[in-house]
Amino acid sequence: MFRAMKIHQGITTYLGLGGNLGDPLAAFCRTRQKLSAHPAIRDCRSSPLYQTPPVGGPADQPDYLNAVLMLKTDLAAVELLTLCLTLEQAEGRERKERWGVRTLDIDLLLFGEQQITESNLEVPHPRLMERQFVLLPLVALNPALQHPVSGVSMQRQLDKLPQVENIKLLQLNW
Ligand code: A4P
Ligand code: MG
Repeated sequence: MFRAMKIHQGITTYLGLGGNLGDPLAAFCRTRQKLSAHPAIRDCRSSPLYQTPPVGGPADQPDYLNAVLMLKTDLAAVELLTLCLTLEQAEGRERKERWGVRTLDIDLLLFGEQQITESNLEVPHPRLMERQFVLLPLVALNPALQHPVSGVSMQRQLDKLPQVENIKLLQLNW
């Protein structure tokens, strides 16, 4: 007799990583390591690594490194956000001015198909579709991705945005 077997696969989640202070690549690597070792997280995969000109914030800040991690998790979105804030703290993140320099920023870009509008968490990330530094690594990980609310293809959206010069693909693997 068959017994229904429930295989829990977790929710596929995309995290945006950004940093332009200290050694962001080292911070990205440590963060990926910690996420991969978490008991409620698995199948962590990394996008290529990009160097990108700053969007917003003070004019004289250095270029950013940006990448995206795709992972599966059994955590609730708000638990994952709390974990991300802890990981930012571990990299010495200080908040002084909006969009100012940072050692590590972790944004919850997508959490399965979920739409979340809480005071401390908005998912899909509200500025996701305006930003090459997010869409490029997202589409590199999953070219078929669609925005869960609007249904717009991320690849199409990326093609529509005005070209930003000086975005550099630094490394395919890191
Ligand atoms: N919060 C709400 N929704 C989310 C979410 N989906 N993911 C809340 C993460 N956090 C979310 O975040 C402030 C609060 O947002 C959190 O405590 C959380 O409760 P923060 O990290 O302190 O602030 P932030 O990241 O500076 O602000 P914001 O408005 O989220 O910034 P953005 O839009 O993420 O932009 N240019 C380049 N080239 N590369 C970058 O990575 N990043 C930014 C930051 C600006 N320009 C950039 C880059
Ligand atoms: Mg942030």
